Amino acid sequence: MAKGKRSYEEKTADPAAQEMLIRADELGIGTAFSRADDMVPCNIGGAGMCCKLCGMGPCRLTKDGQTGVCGATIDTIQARNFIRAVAAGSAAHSDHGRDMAFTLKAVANGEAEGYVIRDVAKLRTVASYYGIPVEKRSPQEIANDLADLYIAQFGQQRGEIVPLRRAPKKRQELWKQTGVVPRGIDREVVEALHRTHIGDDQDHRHILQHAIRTALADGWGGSMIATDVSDILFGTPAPILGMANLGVLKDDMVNVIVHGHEPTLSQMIVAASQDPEIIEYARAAGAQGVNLSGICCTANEILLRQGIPAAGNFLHQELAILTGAVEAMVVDVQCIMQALVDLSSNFHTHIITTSPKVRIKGALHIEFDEHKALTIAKQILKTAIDNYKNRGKTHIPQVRENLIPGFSHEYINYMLGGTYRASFRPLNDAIMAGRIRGVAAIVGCNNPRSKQDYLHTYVTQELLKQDVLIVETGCGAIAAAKQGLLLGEAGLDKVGPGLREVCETVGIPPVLHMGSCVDNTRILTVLTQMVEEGGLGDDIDQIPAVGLAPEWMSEKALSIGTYCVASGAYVIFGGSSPVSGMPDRVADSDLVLNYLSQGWEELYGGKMEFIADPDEMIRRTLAHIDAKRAALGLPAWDPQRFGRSGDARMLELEALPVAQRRAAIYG
Ligand code: SF4
Ligand code: MSK
Repeated sequence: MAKGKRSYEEKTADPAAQEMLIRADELGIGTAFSRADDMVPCNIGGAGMCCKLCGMGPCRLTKDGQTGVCGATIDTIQARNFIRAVAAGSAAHSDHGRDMAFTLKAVANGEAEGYVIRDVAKLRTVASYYGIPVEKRSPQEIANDLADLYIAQFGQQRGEIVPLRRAPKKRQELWKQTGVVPRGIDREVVEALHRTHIGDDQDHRHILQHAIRTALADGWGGSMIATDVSDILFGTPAPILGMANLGVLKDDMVNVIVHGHEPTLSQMIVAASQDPEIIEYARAAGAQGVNLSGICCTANEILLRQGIPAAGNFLHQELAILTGAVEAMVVDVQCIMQALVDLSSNFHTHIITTSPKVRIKGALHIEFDEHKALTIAKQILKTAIDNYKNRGKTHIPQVRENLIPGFSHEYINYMLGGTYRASFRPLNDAIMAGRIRGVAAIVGCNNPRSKQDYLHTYVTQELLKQDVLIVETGCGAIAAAKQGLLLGEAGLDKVGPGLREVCETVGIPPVLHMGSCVDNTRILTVLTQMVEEGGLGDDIDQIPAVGLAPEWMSEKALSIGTYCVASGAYVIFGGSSPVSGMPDRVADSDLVLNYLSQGWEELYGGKMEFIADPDEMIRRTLAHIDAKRAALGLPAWDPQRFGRSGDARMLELEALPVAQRRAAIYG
């Protein structure tokens, strides 16, 4: 029996993870899976009913009508807890965006060792959105202006942040009317903290209005800037062959895992790992070379652009070290468990922190500086190679799966129409005809309180059967990759007949991997372009689409969910609600929960719900998609109408004698 209360099969759907959890138990080592079993979650804090904002508390509201010492009611406390989480998530994404903008500035001025502007076309396109002149100017000049504009968005005090202009016109008007246009990215985060200080904003609706504004500063601000600059500097993703799961680690090579979120250092480590000097250094140490892989969203960044394998998603970070085959885990920011250092002391693995913002007690720190990135990347790799001789017994699960990631919105546009007529028309037409019933974005984290990857992949597979096209990012995308759902032809026998026709015709997988957490902005762009293409209404809230984060755990996920609601989407979170309250004990504790759903829907056309049961998630997703189809006057989804074209039809025809084939084709 596994350490902790659940069996291995109940903890994870991934066979590689099950194998490593058995090894952890054999070695007597705890992981997040066993700690989650041992740590009973606090039902008061979990329901958003605890306030510790001042020294008169903490106040735990567990009785009907009870208030805190200051008189704060349950709805005020829940709304304050919620907005503080959104502010932290928005800050994390946006600070990432800020660092990217500073890197762009350094590259434009020739001060960033080893970096170049890889996608000049995207640089010119993005600059044009903001009226930055592009004709007869060098990429460096354009990048300099764009970097200045983007850096200014963070400290701007008045007006509106510029990426907002890329939203549908009607949505921009709605944001103005409802007073949620972000003035500056940092300003909204600071104001969220100010409003929730003791004695400030005390109307849950007013607090949550600012949660919308703070989240918009993330999605249509910091995160969008991060995605833009990453593409400009490292290349806009296009489909590429990749591989996922712990089986990508190699016994005869120096294994280096990059983990976290920012692509600046990891991209340089990719370059350094292929440098003849480093390969020779590794050979001299007795290894065949350096084998680089990723965990979490840093994995997604280099998987999407260079096809560097992903060792796994969030809950794989400890399991990778348990293989005993990892010489160094190089971390930057976000989603890095403190447990890594203690765990690695059982093996030879170096945990190397690199961000000036993140230190972990006991970890090695080699600070990253974009001005000498290549030098630092080589130093990190040499540290890992020097550690190869200390490797003991290894246990690498032989589980890995191929995938095709890299579906940027630019590539989707191109793939649907080709170089000379790139457009979203074929996608809109397929939805309007009913071949594609609707679109679902399945994103977000792993959470050890639910069975790893199960909710992501179960919901994905069930929606595919219903002709729902899926786009994915973050750890959800890696979950689908590990289950073989991100391959061109592999999953098509499991998708609905209409969606299958479209995938076969265009040559795409039914699940499109669009990137990392900040790349959820690519989904906003796709939705905007679908609106602009016409036929699916004049704003995002009219599109038959739903966003799901079945295994969420981070504050960033709440920020993403909130900006998607503000953009008009129906967002479903799995697991527990941070504002659920305990209705049997506090009668008005559902005020905030209902406001995030009905209240926000009245204002923004999008809503947020927390649904633990995956079948209920699927039912509500399909009901929402069908309701949106009906509101647009589109035909009701009918799977019987399609499936008579595409590869299946070709195979049928090929099996016929020539005369009959001719008759079938020409009548
Ligand atoms: Fe208690 Fe009010 Fe202080 Fe919160 S702000 S801890 S509810 S007294
Ligand atoms: S890494 S925020 S666990 S998706 Fe972006 Fe994964 Fe969630 Fe971190």
